Amino acid sequence: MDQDNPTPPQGPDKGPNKERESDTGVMLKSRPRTRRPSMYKVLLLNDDFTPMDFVVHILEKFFSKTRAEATDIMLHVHRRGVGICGIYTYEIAETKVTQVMDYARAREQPLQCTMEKE
Ligand code: TYC
Repeated sequence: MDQDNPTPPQGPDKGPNKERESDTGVMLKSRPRTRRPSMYKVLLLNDDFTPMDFVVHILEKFFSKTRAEATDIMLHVHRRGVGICGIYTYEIAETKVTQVMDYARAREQPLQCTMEKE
């Protein structure tokens, strides 16, 4: 993947981050650097009350899992106590957590969803 390559191709005479002067005399970076965003795991926590079908439904609705994928994740959480629903940038992860928590609370389920930096 090109994300693994820290130095994308350069113009012939421009070394890494060499400055150059525009027509207006403004100094410009020839290769503005970009950084990959930190990624966050969205986690579901087990409890003894939330029905298994409800958790499968959550995974289908908010995490676009197939029925089979959702069932595997739900059973993993049920057996191990915690499991990963997906990995996203900060704002997407935060939105997923809020959507799940709001949806569960509105239906009086104690299901807990959190996020953690990868
Ligand atoms: N442990 C629950 C039950 O036996 C099912 C469950 C699975 C609950 C995953 C929450 O995140 C969860 N009904």
